[in-house]
Amino acid sequence: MSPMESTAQRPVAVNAPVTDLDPYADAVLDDPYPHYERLRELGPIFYLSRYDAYGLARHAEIDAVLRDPATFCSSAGVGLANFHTTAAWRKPSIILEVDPPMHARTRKVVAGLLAPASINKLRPTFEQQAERLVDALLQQGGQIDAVPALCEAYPLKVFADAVGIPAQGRETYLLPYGDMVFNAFGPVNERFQACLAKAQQGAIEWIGEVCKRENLTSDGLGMQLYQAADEGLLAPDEAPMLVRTLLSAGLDTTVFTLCNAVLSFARHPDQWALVHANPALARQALEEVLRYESTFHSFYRTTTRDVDIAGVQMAPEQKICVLIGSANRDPRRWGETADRFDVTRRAVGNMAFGTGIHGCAGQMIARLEGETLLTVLARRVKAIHLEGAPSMHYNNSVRGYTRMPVRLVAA
Ligand code: OVV
Repeated sequence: MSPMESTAQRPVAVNAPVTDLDPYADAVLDDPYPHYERLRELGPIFYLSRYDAYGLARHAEIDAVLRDPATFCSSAGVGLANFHTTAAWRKPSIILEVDPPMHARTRKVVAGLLAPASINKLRPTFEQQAERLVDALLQQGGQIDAVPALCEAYPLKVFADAVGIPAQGRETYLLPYGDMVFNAFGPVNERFQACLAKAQQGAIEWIGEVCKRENLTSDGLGMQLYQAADEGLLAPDEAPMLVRTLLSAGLDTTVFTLCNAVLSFARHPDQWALVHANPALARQALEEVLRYESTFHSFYRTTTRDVDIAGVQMAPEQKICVLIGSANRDPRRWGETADRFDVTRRAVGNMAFGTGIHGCAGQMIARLEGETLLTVLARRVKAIHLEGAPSMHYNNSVRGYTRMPVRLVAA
């Protein structure tokens, strides 16, 4: 028996393949893909004995579960912790951690805010900021730590400006707050505890403050949520909760996606050459980055009733881990070349933004950020050289980096 397939903790009721793999171990997150392949080969569903959760690693089963929110709910939390039995570290989100019919009401307001028609007004500003940032980095010689200088700097400017929060405190508090939000979707491990201790040193309090109406600009996405409340579409106390959602979901994710983009291109110079030769490929290339290095690696749903997946019976209140990063490499969906980074591929239908009623509401603005920055890089930068080993940012649900020394070579 391989070390992965131990039966030591198998409860009587489990009739699925059992694995004691820890999807949260640093060594797994460093390169999860060989592990994901083994999980997919275990079968359509397996049991994660360390966490008393079932797991799905294939595209088809993950897609089916995310499209059936009545059976696989979000109101028990979308992390390993079950909100029915364990108190959450903060007030649950009123859009993420809820089910229909409540979900439809808040989702509609947020969807309107982030729809293509609204988002496209931001494009000229995003383009201008991308040009300013990249030009400044190239003027300094292009030798940078891409994480703070590029991947963090851009969303911290353009997305936080779009929401309309003050500049003061952004750099200190926004990313540590999101780090905590995303760690909370996994187990209560050392990583969670250390991050919570850090977030408690100001970030949680600061977020509470900047979500208030008096601290938002008059023309941003945050104020639009208060205006929706004025119109009766939200209760007054729901507006700050949804500003919190924008700030929770919208920063670390886009920062990590940009990290994954820069690193994928640094490691695949032939693919950067294609984008540099044709900057109009930027949007499609970004989609391939999202597929190839999914920013989300995993999260959960919870069963609401007796249900079986591929013949495996589960009781209500059962946690199911969906390994999004694995769905995006599943050869059953992507063919033999699933593990190849190929910007000419049509990567649409990847699971990086999830799917179904809870599919990422911010995906259009996230893509706008990625596309605008990659387009400017494509025009201005002919090569991206990795100048040292990147350092991974370990998190219980998302993958990114803390440090990435690169040299941007001006075109
Ligand atoms: C999709 C997402 C991620 C993190 C936080 C939230 C949503 C939220 O609603 O707070």
